[in-house]
Amino acid sequence: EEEIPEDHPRYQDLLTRHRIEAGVEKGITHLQGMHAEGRGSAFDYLLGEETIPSAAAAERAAAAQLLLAEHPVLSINGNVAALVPGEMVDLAAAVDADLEVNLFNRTPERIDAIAEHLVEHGAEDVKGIEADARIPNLDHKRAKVDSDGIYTADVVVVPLEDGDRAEALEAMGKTEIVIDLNPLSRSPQVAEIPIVDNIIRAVPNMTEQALDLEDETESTLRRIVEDFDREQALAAAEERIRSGQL
Ligand code: PTJ
Repeated sequence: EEEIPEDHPRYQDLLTRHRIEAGVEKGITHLQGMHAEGRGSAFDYLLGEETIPSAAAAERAAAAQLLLAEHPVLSINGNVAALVPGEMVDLAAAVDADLEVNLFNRTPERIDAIAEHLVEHGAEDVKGIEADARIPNLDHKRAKVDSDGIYTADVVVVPLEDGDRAEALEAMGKTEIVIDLNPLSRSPQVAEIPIVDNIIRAVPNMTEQALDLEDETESTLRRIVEDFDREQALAAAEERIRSGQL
């Protein structure tokens, strides 16, 4: 990471790409994670590589929703672990959520490497290793979750999620917060709170908002969640991408 000069105009994008490569080398990130990163990077370029106002509103609503939750869980895959391990640990602490490793391309080696990586970044407990429950109506490997984690969670943060799993979690009645740079992707389309922003900006913003909101009353938090308009947020992101005005 020290090789990239900080004044490079695309510093963050290069840093992100480098983290994904390092993640692949460390056995954390799947090779497909590099393609996912390439897609995300293209959308981020079109968004102007900044948190647009509708995404900032989504991040505040997400923080409120997480503070209201009985049992919130943050889902971690190979890209998330490579890009924002410490930031996910900080968010979990700010909203009292569990961290659960949940992989599209599940292998025991990668589960262990990711859990260890999160512990190196300050996590105390990582779920998803036991995987003693199944998400209904999803193929075997992708359905594996912990019975005291995602299976019984009321609110789940699913960043860079596969559309089938996002739909299956929705069918289970979970309140989903999805972070995805592509507003047309199925996962943000099914989420109660779609956050169209780069995960490297979204997660620290959510933590900052959670710390700002932590002393608010339940009714204030509920109002913030209710005032968030998911259709409008998705439309605003799509409009920004199509406008080409950077
Ligand atoms: O680690 P695994 O095995 O669970 O696999 C994880 C990946 C991401 C490889 C897997 O879930 C996958 O293939 O996902 P997709 O279908 O490529 O979807 C990833 C979505 O995340 C795409 O819509 C990208 O635009 C988006 N994305 C990529 N990088 C970022 C992002 N969104 C926010 N921030 C990013 N940095």
